[in-house]
This record gives sequence, C-alpha cells and structure tokens, in this order.
Amino acid sequence: MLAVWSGRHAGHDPQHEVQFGERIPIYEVPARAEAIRAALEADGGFSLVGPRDHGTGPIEAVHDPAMLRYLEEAWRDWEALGRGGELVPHTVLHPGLREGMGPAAEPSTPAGRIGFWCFETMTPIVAGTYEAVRAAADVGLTAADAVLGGERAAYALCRPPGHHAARAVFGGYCFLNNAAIAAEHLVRETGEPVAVLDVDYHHGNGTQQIFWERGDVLYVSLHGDTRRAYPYFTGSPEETGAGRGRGATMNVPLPEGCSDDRYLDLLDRALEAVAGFPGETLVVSLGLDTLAEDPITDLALTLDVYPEIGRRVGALGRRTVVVQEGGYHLPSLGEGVVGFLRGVGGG
Ligand code: SP5
Ligand code: ZN
Repeated sequence: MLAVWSGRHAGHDPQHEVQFGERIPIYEVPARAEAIRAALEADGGFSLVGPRDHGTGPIEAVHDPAMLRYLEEAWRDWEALGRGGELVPHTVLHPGLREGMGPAAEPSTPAGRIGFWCFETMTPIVAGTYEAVRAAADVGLTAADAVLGGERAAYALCRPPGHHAARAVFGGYCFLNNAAIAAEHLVRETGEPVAVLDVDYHHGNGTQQIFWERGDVLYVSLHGDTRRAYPYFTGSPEETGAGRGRGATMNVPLPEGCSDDRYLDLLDRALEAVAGFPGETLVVSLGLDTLAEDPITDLALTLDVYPEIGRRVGALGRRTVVVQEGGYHLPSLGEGVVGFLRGVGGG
C-alpha cells in the first residue's frame, strides 16, 4: 500500500499544552509520526513517498482563506513583538460576548487574532507550525491523488491531525482539516459523493461543521460520548445535518470502557450508513486513541481489534484514503496503524 508522509511535521514541536489552567507536557508530539513511520518501514508492505505541493487552492476550498493567512503570519507577528515560547490564546471569542451585536471583526494584534481563530488552549503555535500543517494537508491530498490514479487504498500519515479544525476555527491539536480537504478534493475531482468515516476517539467537530449542509459528503463518526468527552459541544446522535445535508451526518457515541465486541457492533451500524450512501470513495479519519492504553481517553479496545476494524472497512469495497488523526500511546501506535491498514488492504 502507498503511504504518504513528510518530515516537515517535525517543525511543529510545542512542549506544552494548557489543560484546566495547568501547563502539562503535550501529548501530540513528533515521536507519534516517527513511531508510525518506523512501523510502516519495518513491515515492508508499504511504499513511503513524499507529498506533492497542491498550493492553497484545495485548502481554501474548505477553510476561510483569512484563517490560512493567519496561520501563515501568526508566528512571525508574535516574534516581531519580541515574544517567543509557544503561542496560546489567553482569550477566545465566545459567542456570548457579542450576542445580539453581530459578528466580531478580526483583530489586528497577535493577542487578539489568536483568540479570534483558536477555540482552546491545547493547540500551541510555534516556529515550524505553518510549514508542518501545510505539509500535512499535502500529505492527505497526495494520498487522495493516489486513489484517483487507481490505487484501491492509500494512507496519509498526517501530523498535526485535522478533524477538530472547522471552516474558520482551529483547536484540538488540529489546524487544517486534512481529511476534509482530501474529501473535498475527491468530490471535485470525481464529481461524485464521498463518505467520511471517523474512528478517532474524539468527535470530529470540524469535519461535521464543514460538511453539515452538504448532501454529497456523508460524515459518520464513532466517538466517546461528548456528554463526558472532548469536544463537548458537538457529537450527539440528534445531529444529523441540515439543508441539503439533512441525514448526511451520523454520530455514534461510545460508552466509557467500551469493549472490542461492543465497538464492532456499533461500527457495523456506522458501516451500514456508509454502504447505503452513493459514491465509491471513502475517507477514513483514523485515530488510535480508542485504545485502552491511550493516556487521554477511556475506552477498552485492544490492539487485536484494529485489523478487524480495517477488514470491515475494506469489505465496503470502496477506494479508500486513510488519514491519520489522533492516538497518544506511543508504544502501540505503529502496530495499531499497520494492523488497521493491513485489514483494509486485505493483508
Ligand atoms: C486529534 C485529537 O485526537 N485531538 C484530541 C484533542 C483532545 N484534547 C483535550 C483532551 C482533554 C481531556 N482530558 C484528558 C484527561 C487525561 N487524563
Ligand atoms: Zn482523538
């Protein structure tokens, strides 16, 4: 199987995230991507290639161009103030602030701008962030090109991840929504509907928001029930899309301690929705943070289940782009990803 990756992810290397007012070591680290790459190489069944530069067009088809401009300028403008370290917001634009007064304009200072574009405190910007997020988007797009060129499946080792990034806001370790950018590229190139299946532990609020009113992109997600789990404000089963997108969003909340068997039963429901949706192209947002050992989540999946999840996804018979999202238990990441991909590929 073709696996696309870029070494430029390593420039996004913040040391901390701020959780509940505490500054703790960040979970989303470069070693994640290195562990996965090492496992793909050791396996021998993957050809690793670099990304092709797709420019800003496919990104701006999904995201507010002003947010992309902000990401490009953020670090330089912060440094120009004589600041360094890691750029994290100290205020964010809560909707209640301007209730009844119309939308805010983008502020012009670094302190104001980051709170305008970022929704939380766990997604710091550092010197290499912009290069890394542009590379991650290109990694996803290049994997999408591979299936457009006739590959049955391709893997995009994206880092930083993407599914929490919405059209005009970023957060959740995510800056640009690599899976949504790839999905939209596939819709435009094929003229056909595309399904997105999100198996990261967290609800892909960004992907859901981007395709909320789209009838030609299905979004189906299994995730820790957001009544207890991040990102808290989206992900309920009552959310099914709007306008032309009515019925093209499906959320399947998972209970705390969810076992392999229970997970596979719920996965089958999600896969039924994909099978009933037109089109022959699938994008999978793959997170390994569903694993029992993951340090930030609360399910009970074992490493043995990922090949079976992959096998059931592969049994849909659709050409498939697998995009890397989360997963924070470093010792298991490589085996989990390789197991899933071998399942998809029938290996
Ligand atoms: C892509 C992705 O997986 N993003 C995840 C972002 C989640 N970050 C916040 C999690 C806060 C939950 N608290 C965890 C407690 C750990 N003991
Ligand atoms: Zn996650």
